[in-house]
Amino acid sequence: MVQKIENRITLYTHPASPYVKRVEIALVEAGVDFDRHIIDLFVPRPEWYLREVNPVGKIPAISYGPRAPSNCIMPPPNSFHLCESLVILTFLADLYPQLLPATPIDRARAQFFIAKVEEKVMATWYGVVAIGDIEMEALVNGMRDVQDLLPDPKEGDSEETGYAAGRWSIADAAFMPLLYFVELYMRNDLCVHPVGKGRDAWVEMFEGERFGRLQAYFKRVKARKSWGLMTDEKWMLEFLPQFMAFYGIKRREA
Ligand SMILES: N[C@@H](CCC(=O)N[C@@H](CS)C(=O)NCC(=O)O)C(=O)O
Repeated sequence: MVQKIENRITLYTHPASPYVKRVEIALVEAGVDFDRHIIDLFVPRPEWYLREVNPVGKIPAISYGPRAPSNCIMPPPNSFHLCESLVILTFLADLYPQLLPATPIDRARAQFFIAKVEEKVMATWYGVVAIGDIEMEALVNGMRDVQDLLPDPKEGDSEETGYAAGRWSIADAAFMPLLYFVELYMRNDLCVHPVGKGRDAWVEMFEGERFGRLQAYFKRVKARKSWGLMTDEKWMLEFLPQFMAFYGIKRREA
């Protein structure tokens, strides 16, 4: 009898990447046992990573194939490799259908939500914290647009309701890391805009009345076990100045 070989996932990861967290959260929510391989973002990617896994050199990426021998860091030959966080989420939802809502309409809502998170929050967040070509108001308005797609919290919301597209799904996996990073960066006033701008945005988004629905959602996702994957804040606060210095990111004068 031929023995069936189970494919295993290796995630190429780094603790400070919101893109990676999306994939990590989905894997944990699906109950998958997987391997992690940390990529050092401050040195050139290893040659095998560019050749075998992701020629663009970015993370996240996954290898999907037979288990690598314990003394080997390279993925086994014939592994399948995939990059781009949202593409990986779709692949994982194909492998583990519990990561998608049950009905076609809710699955479409999940995809629409993901598209809006990317357009309204991911694009503006990076501009605010790293490039400086986006005004803070664009991030706050983008968060409000995404909030408008969230359900109104109801007394007695269950596991089957109250998330971005009904029950918890990859739509939430796409948004949760951004919520974590935006909250952390703005509360600590970490952005390229003049001192105080980030903190003001935090007060508006995480304490202001206009953002009640977002705050309720934040509380709800923070209670999930997978929120425990978010990187320790102390570690982040030590890492971020090194990251900013490495990429030459400087704060703007008032
Ligand atoms: N669109 C990509 C973006 C991935 C990305 O920009 N990853 C960053 C880490 S947060 C990276 O790998 N940076 C290293 C580099 O560009 O060399 C995705 O969704 O996966």
